[in-house]
Amino acid sequence: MRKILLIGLIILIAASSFIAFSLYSKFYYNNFFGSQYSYPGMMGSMFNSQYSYYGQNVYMRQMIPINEAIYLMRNPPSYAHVFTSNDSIVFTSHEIDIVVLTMGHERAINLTGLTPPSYAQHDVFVIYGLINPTLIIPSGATVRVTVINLDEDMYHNFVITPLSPPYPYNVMMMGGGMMGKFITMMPLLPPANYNQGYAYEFSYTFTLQPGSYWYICTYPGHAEMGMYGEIMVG
Ligand SMILES: [Cu+2]
Repeated sequence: MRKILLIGLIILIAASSFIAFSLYSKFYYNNFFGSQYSYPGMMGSMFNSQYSYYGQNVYMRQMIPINEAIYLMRNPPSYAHVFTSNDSIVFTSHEIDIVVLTMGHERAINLTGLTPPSYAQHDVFVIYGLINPTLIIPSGATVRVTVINLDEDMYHNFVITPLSPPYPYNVMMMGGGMMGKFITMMPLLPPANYNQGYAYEFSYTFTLQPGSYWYICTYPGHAEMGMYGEIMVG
């Protein structure tokens, strides 16, 4: 009897480690190999498609004119109430579109006319005219985020985590285990092509439970240098 229990236990451990390894591999594939989609030969099959990515509903992965991206940033929807005074945006809708631009410090200052928060020492997010704003979202709202990389020489993404700053150099390795660290995931977007006037864009939807979250860029060093902002859901 004791022998059967022991065999059962061994099988259970083997099965659970297999499952854990599968999840771990999937995670790594998505984050490190998923960012290599930008090779020109893959564009035909990978762009403009709707598919599931890391359990999210991904709308599209395509290129957008840089002018159009800036237009979207400067024209927030009516339910997005932008407060420059405390660097926050209050969203009053249950169907929310958020356009997120990523870029270097100087470009953000030039585009917004604002000074980045003191903690933001390097690359930043620009959302509806603000730099790394606090996003205030009603609970249960469906949010579609469209991330557009306007940086001319750097990769960026927009990922949501319950973990608060400060962040280590390699955020992918922070906090020990893999589970529960990231609520959303997306590939790193390649730099924009300013000669042709196009930037890379990636969209996905998410819904958050009430609480406090942070959006960060997972490129090594970026969150550490202040490429993050807060999301409050209530
Ligand atoms: Cu970045």
